[in-house]
Amino acid sequence: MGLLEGKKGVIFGVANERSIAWAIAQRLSSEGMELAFTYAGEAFEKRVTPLARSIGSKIILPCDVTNDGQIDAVFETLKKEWGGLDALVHSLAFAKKEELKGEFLSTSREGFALALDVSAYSLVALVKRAAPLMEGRGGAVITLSYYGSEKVIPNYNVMGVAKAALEASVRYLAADLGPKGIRVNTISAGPVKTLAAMGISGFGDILGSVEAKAPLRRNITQEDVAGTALYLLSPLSSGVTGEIIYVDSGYNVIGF
Ligand code: NAD
Ligand code: IMJ
Repeated sequence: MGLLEGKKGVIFGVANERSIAWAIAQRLSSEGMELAFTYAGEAFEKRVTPLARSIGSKIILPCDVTNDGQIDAVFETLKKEWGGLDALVHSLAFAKKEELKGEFLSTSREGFALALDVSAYSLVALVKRAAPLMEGRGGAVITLSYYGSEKVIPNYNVMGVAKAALEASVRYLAADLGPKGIRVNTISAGPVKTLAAMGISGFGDILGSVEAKAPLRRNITQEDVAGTALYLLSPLSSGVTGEIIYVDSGYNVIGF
């Protein structure tokens, strides 16, 4: 019997078969969890639908996280179909392309607000609606972050500031929801080639630096992240909340 038999989870952030969220979904499904998926805009519907169907998912809904109406509709559907929720995976981020090059100093007010809205506030918006469905069933939430929240990484710029806000939000949400038995944690993943890494200048150098310097001397895979996601969303991590778990081949512990 799987670790998550009879449990229900919702996944935000699958764009294609390379998405970190898709590896997490497959791992959760393999342990028996029933999953619902959301996609950001019509362009992604035809990519997400076959993936979701391939693991038996029946609930596939649009959700641009800047749209409160769409967020409300997702949780209304989950309430109607399932009556409750055990897991939420937040695996999404967005900043305008022009903000992810050159100096952080040139970040626009609008670009800053958009990056923080999509990449950090969205976690609060989703968890606010998920919490009432999770109460009394030991729910768990995870989000995805990156080391650029703590140290300056070339071109990460406003996304680094958004990830710092995301990680702090995880601690505050963990404190608010701990008394209700709901846990909230972050996975800080190493660089991995997904849609979100496409066209980022210097990305190859970053991958090379991990291979050369990280204790494990290799880059991580989506499956490495999925294993930790399973741990954080299962009773194996019942005493863990508000944490950042690094899935980065140990890169972050090296000083020089
Ligand atoms: P991805 O492109 O597959 O996933 C990003 C997702 O964000 C997509 O599914 C996209 O549809 C979604 N998204 C963007 N704007 C949205 C909006 N307004 N509403 C709803 N969804 C929206 O790439 P990924 O690498 O799997 O990224 C998933 C998460 O992992 C992100 O939070 C990213 O910051 C984080 N992360 C990625 C890496 C990496 O190197 N790829 C490393 C560490 C952390
Ligand atoms: C992204 C930009 C710059 C440097 C980067 C990254 N490094 C890594 C990433 C070193 C690992 C990937 N990452 C961790 C992200 O969180 C990416 C977020 C992202 C990517 C894009 C690309 C396309 C676009 N907007 C984006 N918004 C957020 O238009």
